[in-house]
Amino acid sequence: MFDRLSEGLQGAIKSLSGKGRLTEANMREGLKQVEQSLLEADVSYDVVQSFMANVTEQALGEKVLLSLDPSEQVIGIVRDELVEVLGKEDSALSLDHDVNVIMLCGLQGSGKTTTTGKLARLIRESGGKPMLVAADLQRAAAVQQLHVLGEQLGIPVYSEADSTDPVKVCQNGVKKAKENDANVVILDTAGRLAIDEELMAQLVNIDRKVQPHQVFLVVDGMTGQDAVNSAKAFNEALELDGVIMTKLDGDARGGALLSVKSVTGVPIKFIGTGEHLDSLEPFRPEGMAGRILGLGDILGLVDVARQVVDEKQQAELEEKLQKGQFTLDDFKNQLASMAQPGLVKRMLGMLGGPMAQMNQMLEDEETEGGIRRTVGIINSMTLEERRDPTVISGSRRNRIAQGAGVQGNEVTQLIKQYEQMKPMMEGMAGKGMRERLKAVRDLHDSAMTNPLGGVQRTKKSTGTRLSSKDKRNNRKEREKLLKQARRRRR
Ligand SMILES: Nc1nc2c(ncn2[C@@H]2O[C@H](COP(=O)(O)OP(=O)(O)O)[C@@H](O)[C@H]2O)c(=O)[nH]1
Ligand SMILES: [Mg+2]
Repeated sequence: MFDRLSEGLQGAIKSLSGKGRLTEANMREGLKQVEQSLLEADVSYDVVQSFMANVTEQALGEKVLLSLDPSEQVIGIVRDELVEVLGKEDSALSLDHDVNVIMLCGLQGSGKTTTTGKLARLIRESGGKPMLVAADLQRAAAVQQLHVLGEQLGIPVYSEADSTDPVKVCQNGVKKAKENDANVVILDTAGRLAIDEELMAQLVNIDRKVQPHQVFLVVDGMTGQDAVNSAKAFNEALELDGVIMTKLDGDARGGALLSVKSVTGVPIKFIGTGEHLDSLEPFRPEGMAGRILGLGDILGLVDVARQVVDEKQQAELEEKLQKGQFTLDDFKNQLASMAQPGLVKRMLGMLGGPMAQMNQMLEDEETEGGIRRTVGIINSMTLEERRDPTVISGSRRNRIAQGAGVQGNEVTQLIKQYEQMKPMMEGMAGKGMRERLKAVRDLHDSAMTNPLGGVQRTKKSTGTRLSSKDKRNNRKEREKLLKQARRRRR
């Protein structure tokens, strides 16, 4: 669905990634591509203009989440604006009358009759009792087409042979609803090839005399701005309650879908995604925006970052990293923020690839326990020690170990680990959360799986010193792990 548009938007966003800090100049360049993609998708010009104004204002504004890459942030902003343009989710049918009358109208071939069947099916699935009325007396085969659908679905269809008055057919049909034990009546009305006065007059007449509770316009999503124009005209004549956009499974470019709400103010209620009777979906703007951007993993990351990450803390950390002041306390905060139940798992899952494999490890109780242990050790240090662990002498080390309930060498190893990490973290000033998370995680992992550098593994005393061969092997192993960790980070 909307492949070209998706490709265009993704390309625009890709051009922004890997740029480190975004400047106004390169941001504008990327946003220009976003604009181009929207125009190529046949989104209405005015909609594109206001879309771009809003996105640009936010992207260049001060609302920058330090925890995200700038390009990731732009994706978030573009997504939000797509949702805004698509409108609020609004697919409730509010069937609260004894007999609810829904009128479908639209141009010929837009998919009214098919949608009548699809909608009836959805209504029945959610417990309603639908009935169909064949009010298209324009085309000879139209009545028959609806009967075929009704039979397929096992849903009653009301029609009148030889009638020439659609208003009468609709009125009689609604009267028959109770007899048919139905509480929803769907009127399948006639269409013309283009909007004409006679068609509108007929529909207005039905609207006035039958007084449907809801009037939906069925539009063909493949017709681009024509769909939007017909929606405008129908809305002026009929006060539409909603739009059902069909044929989005084909090579619709997306322009109609992205324009219709903004141009007409009428919400999209359902979308048709195939010829089959089960291909009607309630319209979900958020899901659709994600589908169009096709960057589910990054969008998930953006959402988590917005929810969970303490922006203030991130800003402070950023400043410290830039000044080369990454302390044990900061290390602890990073670890502690990752120890929130489920957080790391969610993030790693979304990042995919090798990071996702770590999910497994996180299920291991030991890992979270490990983080808690590390945090416990740092908590047992004085402020001075946390800022500058070189002051930690043998006796201080024992005091800390006792306070945290760990062995003295675990304290030493933690400090070593921190010292390895400090330059790496500081080297990441300005980088996104993704890289930073990876680095913390990798270091913690390599420490854990490494018998010499491990914080979690207490070295068991065997009573003998390691042979020099063992030591060499251990060192090799450690270097290998560190190299792997670094490679993963790249
Ligand atoms: N691919 C696709 N075809 C559709 C969809 N909705 C309707 N159609 C097709 O569009 C054509 C016209 O549909 P119809 O319901 O007869 O339109 P009407 O003249 O407005 O009643 C038929 O061939 C339908 O199968 C859809 O969502 N996707
Ligand atoms: Mg029809």
